[in-house]
Amino acid sequence: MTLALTPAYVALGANLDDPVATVIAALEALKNLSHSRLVATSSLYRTAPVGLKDQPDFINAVAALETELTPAALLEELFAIEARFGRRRSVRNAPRTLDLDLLLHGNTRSDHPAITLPHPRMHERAFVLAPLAEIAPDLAIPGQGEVKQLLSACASQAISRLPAATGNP
Ligand code: PH2
Ligand code: MG
Ligand code: MG
Repeated sequence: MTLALTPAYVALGANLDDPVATVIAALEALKNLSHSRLVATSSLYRTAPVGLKDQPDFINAVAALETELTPAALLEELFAIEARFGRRRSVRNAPRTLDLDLLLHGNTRSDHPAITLPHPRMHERAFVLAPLAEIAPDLAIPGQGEVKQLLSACASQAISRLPAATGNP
C-alpha cells in the first residue's frame, strides 16, 4: 500500500555558536527524517532578530518535505533534531542553537496549543516568507493568502541572502 504524501514546510533558525554551519547541517539532517522526503531547500539568509532585539542576528532557511507523518509525529522528529543540536529551552524567543518550526502541513488548520497550523506568526515574518517564496513561489498560506504578497508587506524587516561562499547556490 502506498500512503499519501503531504507537502510540509519547515523553518530553520539559529543564532548561537556557528549558525551557518548549524543550518547547513540541519538541512542535511532533514534528509534522514523517517517516512519523509526532502524535496527543496532555500538559500540561507542573515536576518535581524524579530521580537527580542538584544541578541545576535539569525541565520534562517526553509525546507520543503513530502511526508507520511502526521503533524504531531513530524513535530516530534523536529524536536529530536533540535535536541541533537544541543537546543536548551529557556525563555520564549531566547537565542537558540537550532529552532525547527513546522510552518505548514498540507492545508491542515489547527489551533491546538501544542501544534498551531499554519504557524501563527509565519505570515508576518520576512525571515520565513523570503526563503519560502524562493522554493514555493505560488504557495498560499491557508487563511492568510499568497506568500509573495505577504512578503511584500514585510519590506521593512532587514534580511539578506548569504553569498555563494557560504554554501548557497
Ligand atoms: N525566531 C524567533 C524570534 N525571532 N528572528 C529572526 N530573525 N529569526 C528567527 O528565526 C527568529 C526571530 C522565535 O523562534
Ligand atoms: Mg521559531
Ligand atoms: Mg520553535
